[in-house]
Amino acid sequence: MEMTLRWYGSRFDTVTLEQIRQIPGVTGVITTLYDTAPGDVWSREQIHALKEEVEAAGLHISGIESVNVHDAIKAGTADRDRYIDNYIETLENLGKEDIHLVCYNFMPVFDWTRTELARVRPDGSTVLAYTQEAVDALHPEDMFASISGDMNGTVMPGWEPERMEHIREMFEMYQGVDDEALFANLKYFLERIMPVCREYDIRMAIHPDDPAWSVFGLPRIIVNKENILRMMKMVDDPHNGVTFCSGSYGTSLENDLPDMIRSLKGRIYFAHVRNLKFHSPTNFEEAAHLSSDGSFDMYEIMKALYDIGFDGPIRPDHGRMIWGEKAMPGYGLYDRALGAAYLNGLWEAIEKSRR
Ligand SMILES: [Mn+2]
Repeated sequence: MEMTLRWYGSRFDTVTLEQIRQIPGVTGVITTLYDTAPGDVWSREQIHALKEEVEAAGLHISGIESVNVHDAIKAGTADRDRYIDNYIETLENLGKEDIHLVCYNFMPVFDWTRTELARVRPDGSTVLAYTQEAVDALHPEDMFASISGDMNGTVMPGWEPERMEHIREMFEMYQGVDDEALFANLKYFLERIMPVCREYDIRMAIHPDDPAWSVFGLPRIIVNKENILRMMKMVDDPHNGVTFCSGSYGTSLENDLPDMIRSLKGRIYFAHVRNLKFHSPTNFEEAAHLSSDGSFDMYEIMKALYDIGFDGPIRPDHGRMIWGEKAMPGYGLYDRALGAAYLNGLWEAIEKSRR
């Protein structure tokens, strides 16, 4: 595996490449063209410039997170082919720039959903948190307003104000789209992009839905072992792969994370590893990466990845906000650096104990 950190680009991230390079063991970044909208074509020039900037800092691009999928593709509307054509062109340009990993998700309207961005923990750190009760009490159009005050002046992925202005229209777009239709739309999209993925050896790695159940009545399919295995079979091509995100699959306590990892052997191309602390099955917060701070056994998760021969990029996921840092919620430097060091330590111990 390769330890990496997510980075939003110098114009959007409070964390610099110079800081990332000083985290022991981190050699790559997972990045994106953050000022593009879903459906835009990424030009070779833009990608090349991003690559040069990262390499000038002594790092490299380990993968893209994300190339976002336009809602027309997810909803399967009449104009979806135009957006798929654009997506293919973006993949082609990434391939030409020697980038071979693309993380994406297939969640309708909202990206990951949290009801608090700064819940205070007993040690004074703040974290992202979720309660089903809070979602049930909210109208979807008020979701953005309810959390936007805690974004520390940043724009959060999937929660771009321009998209949030059109919530009502987006909900209308998904009328009649149930889980089966969403599966069919995903299959259609994958079948159309697989040829370009094969040509440039691009591994597509789908990110699970977060939380791993339906919110606001919208369909959600990438939520458990059964569905992700169904998706792997549905388009049985090695370029159709998985981002294993422990914090997203882990929102459902019914998911046995190490077992899921083992069942996806050979198809996990990217891993997000983080811990959650549950107060009830529908009330959880993001903890420090350390096992004892949350509800997951992080050693077992890393061991499962080691056992399947995982060799892709891995990154610490959302961190707590600590030591007075002001950053995009979940994406500060300090706690993610602690997470990277901890995960590297677990990996080294597993590796040496197997010799
Ligand atoms: Mn994730």
